[in-house]
Amino acid sequence: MSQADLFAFGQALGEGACLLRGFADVEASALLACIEQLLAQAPLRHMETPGGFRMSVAISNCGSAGWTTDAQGYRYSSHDPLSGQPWPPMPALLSALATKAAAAAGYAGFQADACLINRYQPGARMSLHQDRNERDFSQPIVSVSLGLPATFLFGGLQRRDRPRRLLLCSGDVVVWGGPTRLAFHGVAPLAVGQHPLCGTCRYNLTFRKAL
Ligand code: MD3
Ligand code: FE
Repeated sequence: MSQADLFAFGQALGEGACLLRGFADVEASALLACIEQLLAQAPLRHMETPGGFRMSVAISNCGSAGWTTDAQGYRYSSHDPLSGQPWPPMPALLSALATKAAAAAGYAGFQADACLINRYQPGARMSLHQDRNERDFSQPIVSVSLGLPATFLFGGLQRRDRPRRLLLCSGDVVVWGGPTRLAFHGVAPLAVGQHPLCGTCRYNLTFRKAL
């Protein structure tokens, strides 16, 4: 990416964030095959929030730490609460992609230990929140979008800051670091559509260093 592009994206997303349009396009079908294999071991499920709501997004995890939520709260756990088994290991294809994207955005040496798999079907959404269950906020987050496009809501450091809207398409990778690491963000309800690779849904992979 050129300096001018980096500046434009920096302007659009905030200092420390970097939008890499189409960064995962080449690997998209291999990533999807990887996801399907992981979901055969740790199936998608709708978890419950601490407030007692069922998440409209269905989730699973791979890696040594998996993000979970239930009536007790949000946390990372080494085991899948559904099966009692450890989350499946993170495939090299996934961890390498996260490291490569982080490096392209200026964060050399990023090693994710957690990969959250989010699946959106039409109508599924994620309300504005911060990602703050990780230990070290100086570590960036890498997100990979596959399948149907989604309107991403990118807010500020205060919940009341009016979010900007950004369309995330299949193959887009975003690296969130620096001051944007704790920005409020969410996803608008997914629109109905048909995608050649993923059919009627959107997958998002969120790579974090949780521990
Ligand atoms: C901005 N997922 O799983 S990914 C999440 O598309 C989550 O499924 C969304 O928010 C999704 O927590 C958004 C993009 C993303 C992820 C983490 C961020 C944006 C972020 C952390 C800080 C700021
Ligand atoms: Fe988030």
